[in-house]
Amino acid sequence: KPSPRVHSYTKYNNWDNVQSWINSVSSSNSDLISKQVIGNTYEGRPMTVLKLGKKYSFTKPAIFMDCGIHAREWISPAFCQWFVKEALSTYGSDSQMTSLLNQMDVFVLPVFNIDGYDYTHKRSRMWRKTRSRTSGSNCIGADPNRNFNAGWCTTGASSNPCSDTFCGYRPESEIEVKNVADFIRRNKSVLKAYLTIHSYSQLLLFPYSYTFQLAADHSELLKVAEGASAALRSLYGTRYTSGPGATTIYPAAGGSDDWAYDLGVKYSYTFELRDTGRYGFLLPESQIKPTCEETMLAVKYIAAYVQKN
Ligand code: ING
Ligand code: ZN
Repeated sequence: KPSPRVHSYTKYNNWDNVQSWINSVSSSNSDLISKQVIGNTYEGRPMTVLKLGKKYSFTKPAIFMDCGIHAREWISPAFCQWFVKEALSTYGSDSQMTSLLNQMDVFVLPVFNIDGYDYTHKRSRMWRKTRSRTSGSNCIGADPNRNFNAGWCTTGASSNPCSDTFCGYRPESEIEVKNVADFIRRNKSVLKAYLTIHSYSQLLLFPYSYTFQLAADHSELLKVAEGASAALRSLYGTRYTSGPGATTIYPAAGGSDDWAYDLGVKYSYTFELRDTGRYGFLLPESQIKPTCEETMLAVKYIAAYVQKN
């Protein structure tokens, strides 16, 4: 497939365009980016993680960020693309980005649930889950954010394969979840933060969602989330609420942030980007730029904190 001469960061790109962009952005910035395939999706598409950071002969501490766990949350993959663009274009001029990428690596998975994302472009805009099939039901897919091994399927999840919050037949039954969990386990010793981007509701969530118990690091996680929300708000006045998932949005087991936190990745956050429901998942393309610009400030705030701690 031909790659577009210029990639648009202010449109919702379909998977073919994101895939071409992954290839072109990594081959034309080889001093700051490398890519690695962490496995294939259920339908056989390659899951590529971009590693951003100045290259050294030693291993650097790192942040992992994924977008597009849920297929219909289109602003999320748009943010991962924006983040990569900003990292590359401001390295060397923005002192914070330069220092971040000198001292740390940022792993970016631009689209987690590629099969579902492709399905929302071609067939059904409001699809949420993966596209896996299993004998015993005609219903398709599991919720990847209920399929991690964190209080799996105990609350806010369904064991009915036809539900939008189906937890899967077992933890990590979804190959996309298994691929990401394996990658995080393999890189556990270097990972300082896990960020996962969803929409919508304007929330900055942290563990736990599978229990009402407070995380051991609750006060620090809250303090960092409130700092990040204030940074975000400083640009256009967009208001975010911070707190543990269970009390801030709803109790839900099997989420990726809870799993990463229990594995030992302390700074584990779920972003719920714009808006608060006017457009919901159908956020107009005119809001991609302001949403990504303000979200950059929050992500950079967390990154700067993690870098010095
Ligand atoms: N919200 C998340 C969901 O998966 C969430 C909320 C975060 C649940 C963290 C569990 C853990 O339901 C959206 N919009 O997907
Ligand atoms: Zn989501």
